[in-house]
Amino acid sequence: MKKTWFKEQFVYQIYPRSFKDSNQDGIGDIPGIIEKVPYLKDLGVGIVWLSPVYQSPMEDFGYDISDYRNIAPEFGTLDDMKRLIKELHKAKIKLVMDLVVNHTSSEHPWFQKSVKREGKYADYYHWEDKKKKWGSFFGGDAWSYNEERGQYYLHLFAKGQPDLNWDNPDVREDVKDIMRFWLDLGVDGFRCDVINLIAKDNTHPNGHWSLILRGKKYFCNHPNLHKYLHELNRDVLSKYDCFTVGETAFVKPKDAALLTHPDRQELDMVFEFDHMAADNYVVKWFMKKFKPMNLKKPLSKWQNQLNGKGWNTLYLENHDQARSINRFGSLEYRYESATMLATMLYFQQGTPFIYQGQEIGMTNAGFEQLDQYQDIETHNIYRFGRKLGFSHKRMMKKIRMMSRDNARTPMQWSSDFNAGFSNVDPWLSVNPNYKEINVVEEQKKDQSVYHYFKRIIDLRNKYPVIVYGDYKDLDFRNKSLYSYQRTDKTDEIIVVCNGTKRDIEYSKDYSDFTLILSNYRDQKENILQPFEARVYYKK
Ligand code: ISL
Ligand code: CA
Repeated sequence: MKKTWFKEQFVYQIYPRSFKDSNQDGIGDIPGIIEKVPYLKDLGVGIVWLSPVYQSPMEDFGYDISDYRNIAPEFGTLDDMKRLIKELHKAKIKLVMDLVVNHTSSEHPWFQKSVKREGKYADYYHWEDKKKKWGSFFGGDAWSYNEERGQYYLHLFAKGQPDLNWDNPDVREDVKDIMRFWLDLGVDGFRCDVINLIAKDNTHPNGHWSLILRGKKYFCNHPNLHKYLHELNRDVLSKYDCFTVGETAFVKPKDAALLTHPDRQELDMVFEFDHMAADNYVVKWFMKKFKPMNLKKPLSKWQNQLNGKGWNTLYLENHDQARSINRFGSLEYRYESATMLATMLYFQQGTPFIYQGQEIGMTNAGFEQLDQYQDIETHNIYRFGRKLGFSHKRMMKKIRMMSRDNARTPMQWSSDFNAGFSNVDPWLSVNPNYKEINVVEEQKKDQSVYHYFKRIIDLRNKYPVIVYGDYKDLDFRNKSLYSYQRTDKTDEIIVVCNGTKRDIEYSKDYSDFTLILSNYRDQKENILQPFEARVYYKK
């Protein structure tokens, strides 16, 4: 695999609304991020991915864009953005923007004109006389009626997020211009939102009945996807030193190889979702009990099947997922399980991603009342679930565990008022545990999630075998343990993780290796302690 900077650096995802409020209106903003550049520098990350800050009615908190070339006033100005790019670059940190071009906001002028069938815009979206049978990612129907045009339009997400018609070459030219605009401002790449949905079967056949995503085969991984991505690469991306990561739900390793093999010039890496189903039946609202094997199997599958054929990402959290300690670890063993999960994940092959707060072991807020949640998906799913006959109690349980707002509570900087995020009440309440879990506290302790993350970042920078080496499972059938080996021509790394809260027997002898990392100060003979993780190294 070709060596490049975007394979070697840690990416840190910022959800701007919840990172740092600089002007005391309760909403995080760009000047707030600028204040925290030294924090990012000190942590050791090389790239920042910024969730959308563009002009937007904020129905889906920025994933519904009404102007791609301007910044939402609550986040700041275009000048703030230029300053952020400059400050990050001074700190040797690259910046990746979120590119949300499967859909726009219904308030975008393109949609407004399309509704009026104005000139070339008439055909910018998907329109049909009859309502088509496709399901929305947020529950319910994906086709809604527009009174003014007298037709149905497609929205795979909220009603306020109409899908663009990528078969229209003018749409593609407009997207390319937006990309050039940001790359010319100095941005270093894009995280491409739901990119494997952009190409559709434009005859819009009705989908067979299904509880989840009816009609999926007509809008997910359509063959034209590769054509359109290659076109963006050829005309825009290849002309800059930048990278792209595609968000791609429902892809298999062989799809990912098509999307990310360098020779094909489409994307540089993808976010796959298989391991996000470790505690559910593909759709997160259909929950099942988590078992360590449910994480090991998909992670190992991707390591084995993509090596040498494409490039993957390593993530457990983002702004759409509940916190990983709650899902795959244990609140009783917060430090141990957070650090074990990090060890399990970040010594694999792929570009590593940290979601804000993950590096200090933040946990779910688990709000009890529906009106404490702000997320449109949460409210849509609640309504949809009740319509399907689920009780209020049952729906609230799902929401407490899986709502996206679990990951969107304000970043916990200190034990000060509102966790040091803002002096006023924030747009979404702070997690009440901020007095114990916050950056200041984590930096003070000598054994903390924060210091452990820093250590992993240093190790990945030091040993290329962690980035590029081959992967091999060890002891794959063991249900409690996740162990693997990484090798290149000169070096060898062994990772051993106890995925449970019990002591487990373990008698492998790695005495000819050096123990370069562990989340326990003392190792016991023939035993792995709860959530114990070890990394061995040999030249
Ligand atoms: O959040 C999800 C599951 O609860 C996913 O289905 C999610 O909607 C999907 O991964 C797409 O996510 C992206 O596009 C959405 C936006 O709401 C998400 O925040 C974004 O990450 C629409 O733009
Ligand atoms: Ca603010």
